Amino acid sequence: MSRVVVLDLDGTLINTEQLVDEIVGAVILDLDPSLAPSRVHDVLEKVRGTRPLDASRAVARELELPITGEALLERTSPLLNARWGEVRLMPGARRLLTHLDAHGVRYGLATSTPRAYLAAKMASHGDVLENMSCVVTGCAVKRGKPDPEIFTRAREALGGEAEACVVVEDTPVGCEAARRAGMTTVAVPSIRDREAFEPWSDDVIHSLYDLDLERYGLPAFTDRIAVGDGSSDRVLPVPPVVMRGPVVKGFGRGSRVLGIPTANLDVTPLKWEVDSLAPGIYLGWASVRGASHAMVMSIGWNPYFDNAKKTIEPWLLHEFDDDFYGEELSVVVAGYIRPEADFTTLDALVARIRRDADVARVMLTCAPFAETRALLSRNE
Ligand code: ADP
Ligand code: RBF
Ligand code: MG
Repeated sequence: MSRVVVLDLDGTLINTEQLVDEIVGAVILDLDPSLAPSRVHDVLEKVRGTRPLDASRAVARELELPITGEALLERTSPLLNARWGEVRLMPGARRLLTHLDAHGVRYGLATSTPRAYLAAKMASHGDVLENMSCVVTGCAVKRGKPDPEIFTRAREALGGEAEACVVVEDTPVGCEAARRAGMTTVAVPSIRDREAFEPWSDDVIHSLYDLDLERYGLPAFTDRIAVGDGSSDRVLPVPPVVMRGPVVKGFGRGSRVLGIPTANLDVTPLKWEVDSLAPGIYLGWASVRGASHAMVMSIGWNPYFDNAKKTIEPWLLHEFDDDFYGEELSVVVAGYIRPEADFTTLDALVARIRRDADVARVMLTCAPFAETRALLSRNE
């Protein structure tokens, strides 16, 4: 059976969710300033993955807005259309598409986005659409996701059986639609409630970096590099990302007592850099006080502590005599080690982080990770 892949667009291949939340959220709060922003956010998360008009109607109803869904959409869509040019590919999206192309795997799009928005949304990434064997939009179906119709249409266009289709989706409604169409469904959640995906998904992964295509009968990625120390650990080279800034105070949980001090960087001015990487644990190099050192870092919410705000936490694999808060730190992120994990004990978390450091020490001596150190040289 030759497998085909059906992809969702927003939140799966392109990063539109923050922009939508920001713009639509502002319009809603303008209409009803008495609403709690957190409630607006929750309602917007619930309708993610549905067609814009379906979403607007549901939001207007649920939040009892003083206007109809149609009128809400009339206000938000010009604001969004003016901003789609900012939209970027999700981390790992380019790698996935290039891999499918190289192996001749056919793939198509099943997106709730109306046809009329597609060109503007994909203006900077036109080649992505060109290589799709089919593009089914929300306009082509009577009922949008969570109805299975859109996936059934994509299957008809691609040819073959539902069992041969592997769907990648970021929302619960999208996964529901794909599952009801009888397809293998892989969730890459763009919302934090991972449990909402479980009834509808074969697997719930953390990001496209963790997609294990072989599990679904597709050709495996071959770009992860084995640590080769008897473990089965592998590191994924990523396009190197440089981040610079003064070291800021973290949560002060006494990581130093654990022997794992992390020199946090402020996420706000580094939003662009942070969005180019999936949340997870990385290796690379860090430079402070004129010298560079091997480094492991976590980018994300630290599930063990369930932080509300994303953090960037580099642990420099070097002994310092004193703190360097406020001093300029540069890091280059070069390889993805693993997703952020939750642990039942603090000891297990610490053991895992120490293992990450061992992985980094080994891998940073060889290509392609060793040479990324040069990207920091301007600072030394
Ligand atoms: P915080 O919660 O404020 O980040 P930590 O316990 O994580 O506190 O300690 C971090 C601080 O420790 C860093 O900001 C830095 O000044 C200092 N530090 C000392 N050695 C290191 C190291 N090897 N890697 C990272 N930070 C270090
Ligand atoms: N926190 C988590 O909750 N889960 C993780 O998997 C995790 N991995 C980490 C890996 C590295 C290399 C580093 C430096 C930190 C990691 N953390 C993780 C963050 C850790 O919880 C944080 O530094 C705390 O503040 C430690 O007290
Ligand atoms: Mg810290």
